This record gives sequence, C-alpha cells and structure tokens, in this order.
Amino acid sequence: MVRTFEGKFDARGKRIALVGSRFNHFFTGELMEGALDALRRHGVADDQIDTAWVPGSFEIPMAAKRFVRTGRYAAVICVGCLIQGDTPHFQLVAGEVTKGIAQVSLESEIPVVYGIVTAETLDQAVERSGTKAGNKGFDAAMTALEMIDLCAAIDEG
Ligand code: INI
Repeated sequence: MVRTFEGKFDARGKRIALVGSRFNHFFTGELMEGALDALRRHGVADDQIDTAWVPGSFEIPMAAKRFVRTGRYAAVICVGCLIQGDTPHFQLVAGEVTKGIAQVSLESEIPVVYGIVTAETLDQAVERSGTKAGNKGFDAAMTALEMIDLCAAIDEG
C-alpha cells in the first residue's frame, strides 16, 4: 500500500518566528500583516509569535539563523521585498537572500520559509503584497504551517 504524507494547516501551540525587512516597508509591512493574519486564522496565538525587523533583505538569513538556533520555534517565516532599479544591485541582493534562506533552511531541523517578493516594477510589488496576486506573506505562513505538520508526520512515520 502506498503511504502518502501530507501536512495540515494547524499549528495550535506551536511557536513561530517571523523576520521582516524594513527596506520597502510600504510592502513588507503588508507581507508581515498577511503572514500574521494566516497564523492567527489557523489557531496560532499572538503570544506564540515573535517578530524581528532587519534593515534590508540581505540581513534576513542571519536573523533567521539566529531564531533557528534558539531551538524555540517550529518554523521561521521570512518576508522581504526587492524591487529592480537601474543597477545590478537588485540581482545581487536577491541572489544572496535566496541562497542564504535556502542554506539556513537546509541546515535547520525546522521549516524556514521564503516569503520574499522580487518585483521588476512597483506594480508587481503591489500585486503581490495584498492585491490581485494575493499576499506572499500570507502564502509563506501557510507554507510554514503545512511544512511543520508534514515534517512531524514524516518524523513520526
Ligand atoms: N533591500 C531590500 O530588502 N530590497 C531592495 O529592493 C533593496 N535594494 O534594491 O537595494 C535592498 N537593499 C538593501 C540590502 O538588503 C541591505 O540591507 C544593504 O545592502 C546592507 O547590507
């Protein structure tokens, strides 16, 4: 018989950390609110949630790693927003944040989720921060809840 593991969206009693980037706060504030909304609507109490703000997306992996190594959290959710400018800076920072979060995630025993908006235009950032393409912070929190439950199910066998 085939056994299939799937995660549910219930993290009651789980402690969750969120890291947000202050750069482009107009958008990242919305991403953070979206993530908090998803957690609260799935049974995570406010006193089970800790947040940290870093200056820019480049700093997110370091703060995420710090949260992970405390051992206190079931997942870490990262939200940031990179918007393309006239120089290669955007690509350089985006590449490092992506690699950094992937590295922290793979070195962790808990889900570390990538909720970074990378937009070529302001319109694309608006669309992904709570308008027609949804809210990537909300999506990241849902991914965290699903992965917490999936990892527990696999671990329990
Ligand atoms: N940080 C962002 O989060 N988004 C951006 O769009 C951005 N751009 O384009 O410059 C950005 N830069 C700052 C960077 O993340 C670091 O905070 C900074 O380089 C100091 O390490």
